[in-house]
Amino acid sequence: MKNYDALREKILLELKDNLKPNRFRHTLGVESTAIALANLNQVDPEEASIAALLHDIAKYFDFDTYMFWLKGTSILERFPDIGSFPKLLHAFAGAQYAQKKYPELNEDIINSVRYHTTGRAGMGTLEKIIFAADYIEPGRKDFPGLLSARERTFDDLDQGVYLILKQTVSYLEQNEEPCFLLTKEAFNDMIPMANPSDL
Ligand code: DGI
Ligand code: FE
Ligand code: FE
Repeated sequence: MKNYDALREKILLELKDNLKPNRFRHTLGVESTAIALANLNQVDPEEASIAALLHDIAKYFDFDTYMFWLKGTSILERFPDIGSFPKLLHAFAGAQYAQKKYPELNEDIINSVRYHTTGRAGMGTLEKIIFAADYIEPGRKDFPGLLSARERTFDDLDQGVYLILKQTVSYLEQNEEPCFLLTKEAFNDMIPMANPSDL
């Protein structure tokens, strides 16, 4: 990647201004995890690093700012009620923000930010890496399923992504939170890649 070191430093400065200390630490944990997964899966580790650093860039934008960034996007066109899924907005808005702020970034990096919370059907390898790294990074407070998801993902990225989606869908069910259509589509898409013992 051209000017990777300078770009990384610039993004780190922006993160320090925009993220709370815990969120900054989480982001660095996602970065190191994503770099490791990139090396295991023939993906450019510099692209994984930049996508990971940017994935939660919009975490603390307010609702109106989310809606500003979503104006005119195909996400808003397909899901006019997206505003009723507040936890998902930082991903979709963050992608638009990152694209505008860092126009040199390629579509894979932007899509990795865009789909890091929900996933989607037909994710590319970098998208899978950021989706999984966000869930399994070493700083995540322990919760049921974290260790098995971590093991699976390092053993086989597709099997890990499947298991994370399965656990996310059942977590949402237990908490009576609606599962977003993109998440369901991602889950169905990954079923053929599952480790048989996780089905
Ligand atoms: O931003 P992070 O905290 O690092 O993690 P994230 O971007 O994966 O966001 C996680 C939150 O999003 C978590 O509270 C679960 C929620 N979430 C993920 N998929 C869905 C969802 N919430 C709903 N309602 N529907 C989903 O499909
Ligand atoms: Fe996030
Ligand atoms: Fe995150």
